[in-house]
Amino acid sequence: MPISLPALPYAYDALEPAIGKSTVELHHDKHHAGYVTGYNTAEGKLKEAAASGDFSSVKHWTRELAFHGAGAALHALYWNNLGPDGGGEPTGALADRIVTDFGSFEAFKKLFTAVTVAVEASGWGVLAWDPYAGRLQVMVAEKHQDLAIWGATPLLVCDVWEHAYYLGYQNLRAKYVEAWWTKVNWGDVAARYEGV
Ligand code: MN3
Repeated sequence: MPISLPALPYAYDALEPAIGKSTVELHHDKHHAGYVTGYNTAEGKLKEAAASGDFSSVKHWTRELAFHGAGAALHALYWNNLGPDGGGEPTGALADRIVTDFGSFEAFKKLFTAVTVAVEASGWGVLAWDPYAGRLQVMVAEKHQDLAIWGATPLLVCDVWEHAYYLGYQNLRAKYVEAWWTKVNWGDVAARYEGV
């Protein structure tokens, strides 16, 4: 079944001044939409291969499926992780778990920021629940699909592809990440944690 582009859960200008209207509009309507289209194209090509028995291009299309599928999933998460009334710190079970696994919210925030700013080229900073270790992990996704732990559930993601910040921050990725924290919707992140 084809996937579709989820509607942005707020207006294009809802994340200003941290993330500008033009950035959000292009990011959602062009980039995120492109991953949805790319996933559907790859899925269709693999379906054709299965039907025809011509498997000569499946290496290419499975790579495309992973790239665009992971891109579509991470962008859907990214928009829901943010909101106009974001910022501050989490409360409840998520807050307790962060203290258990990282020592304090400040220590977690410093680690997540450092890891995210340090992503090589295009990728994401990720807070994930790792069911094997039974703890939260701060991780990186290079591109969209590389360096994941299978089965770990991403809870909070920060897109550091240049398209996520270049219009507003040019090369100053760290400034964007600092502003991004002010729009994190902790209610969304906590609900995801409670669902794992
Ligand atoms: Mn993006």
